[in-house]
Amino acid sequence: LLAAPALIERVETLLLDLPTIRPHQLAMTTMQGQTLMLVRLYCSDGTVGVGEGTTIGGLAYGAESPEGMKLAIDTYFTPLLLGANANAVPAIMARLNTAIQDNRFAKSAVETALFDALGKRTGLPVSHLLGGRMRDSLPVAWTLASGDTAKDIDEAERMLAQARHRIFKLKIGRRPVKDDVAHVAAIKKALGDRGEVRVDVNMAWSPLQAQYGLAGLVDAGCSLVEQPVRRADALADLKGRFPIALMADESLTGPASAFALARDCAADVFAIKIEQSGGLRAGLQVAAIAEAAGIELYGGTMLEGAIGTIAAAHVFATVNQLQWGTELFGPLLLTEEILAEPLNYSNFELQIPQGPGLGIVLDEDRVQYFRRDRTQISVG
Ligand code: MUC
Ligand code: MG
Repeated sequence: LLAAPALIERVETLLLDLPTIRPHQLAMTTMQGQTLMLVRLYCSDGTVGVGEGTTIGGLAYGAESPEGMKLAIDTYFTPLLLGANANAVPAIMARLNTAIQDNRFAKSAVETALFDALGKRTGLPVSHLLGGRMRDSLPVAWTLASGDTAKDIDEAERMLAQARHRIFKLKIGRRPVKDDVAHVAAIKKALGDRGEVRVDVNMAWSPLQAQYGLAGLVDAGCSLVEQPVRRADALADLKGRFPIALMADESLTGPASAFALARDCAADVFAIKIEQSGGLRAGLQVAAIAEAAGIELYGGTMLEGAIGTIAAAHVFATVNQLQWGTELFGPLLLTEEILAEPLNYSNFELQIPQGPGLGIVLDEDRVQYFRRDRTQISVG
């Protein structure tokens, strides 16, 4: 299983535009589709690694966009990658981190591709390269975000009936606090003990709104509230004041922020995201800080397609405890499949592939079809 010598010979980036099954409504935007930025690293031993970067609603979530990631990789990452020893993943990432500030989502895509290629070269799944697995499957929450209470209840009922999801994350923060609380209470009442209800406010509340909101959510039977306020110090002020788990998401931008949040006792739970952390190993560092601080863990998503989702799954496979499960449902929000064999979501869990690297195979015809810059074939 020795890794053969391999140099990075070519870097390819592409944008794929895929429709979503329905509009996905968050506090800051409504998504009608998702754009995947794919990066492929072609190595001198014939291995090819693939990675993915996504955002939410272009620039609505943060400072990176799929188009920006492509530009950054083409212009600034590629010269640093060409000719590098593809087996030395930490050395390559250190080089990128020295030469390029931030751009965490793009770095995560590149590190995913490096690990995919290394796994293919050694015959090992990415999870094994990261230390080995604690689990072979992951519980997956579903996000209810149609913007309509009755539609959300129908959707949740379908997910329960199909044994796909029994944990539901509701996207709130767009409407007045009391309307949002009523929405959550109605859904929880309809599902009862059959479904767990959590919310993500995506930073939309002021500290004062959050006080009313958290009190109402406790009464509604909601178990967890994700990033209700923007500032980390405001999160810390809320922690421990209401009997509901408080989770940090947007405040987590890698290990240094994780350390600061842990030091300030600002959250009960961390949402680990590989893109937000700046890569797979950085995500594991966030997890290690949480574990040391007694903070519980949740496997978050940036609504990645299959590649980014499975990269995160390999990371989440390795952490000691994942008390709040994951939300790795991104591919299920898309109408189109880009894998030769779809991911296996069953019995409320996602099975983590066992094959080398990410353990997935792209359907190349479909990848080419969904490329934004696909040559248009005119008929007639
Ligand atoms: C977020 O803020 O957590 C995760 C699920 C979803 O619907 O949006 C994402 C982003
Ligand atoms: Mg969130």
